[in-house]
Amino acid sequence: MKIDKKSMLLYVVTDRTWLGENSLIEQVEDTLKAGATFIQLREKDFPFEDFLKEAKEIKNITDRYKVPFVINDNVDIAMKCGADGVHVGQGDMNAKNARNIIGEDKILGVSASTVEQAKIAEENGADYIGVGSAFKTNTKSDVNVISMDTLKDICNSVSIPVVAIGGINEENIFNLKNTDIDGICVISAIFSKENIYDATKKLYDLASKMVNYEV
Ligand code: TZP
Ligand code: MG
Repeated sequence: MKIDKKSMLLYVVTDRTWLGENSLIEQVEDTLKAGATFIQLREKDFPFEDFLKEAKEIKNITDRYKVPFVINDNVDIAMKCGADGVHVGQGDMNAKNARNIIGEDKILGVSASTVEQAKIAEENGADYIGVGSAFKTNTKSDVNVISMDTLKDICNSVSIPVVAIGGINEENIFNLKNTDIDGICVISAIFSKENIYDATKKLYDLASKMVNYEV
């Protein structure tokens, strides 16, 4: 499936670490109201049935907002909940296998941190690449920070959209300006905030000014 690079503008990945009074479902809807352009459900150590129920609920909401919805890492959940696709990391299911299972019509996102990984992901059928870590992050432990030059090289070496991830926030977003990325992917810059709607809206406005295309 070919995806519009504009859907990468503000790519939101869920995280229940900072869950407060509102449910994750309500938080996701807040991000959609504020302009999130893509949603990835990322659950670690969550029971299968709970994960599937949550995924189906989020799929209903993302459909209402006409925003693509993918599942991190779990092809089975992705297919069972009717998600738009799946996102796999380098240590997860091989991209080619994932593509074979989900078929041509679903979205396949792949993480990469080098030009070689990005090119292979594209060859294996990725529809977009998530590249990081762009900056230092406390959200994921096993990541290396890549240079802005590498990020730019990756953007120039593939023809599919590229979204940057890792430690991106309203203070550092403009450091990404000349890299040719199609958007930003964030977790803590949204979900660690008291007001998720406001945090999303601010990032949406900044991302619109940072990318090199008309939003
Ligand atoms: N992959 C690379 S960095 C990262 C992931 C999932 C964490 C991103 O989270 P944050 O809070 O936006 O740094
Ligand atoms: Mg993964």
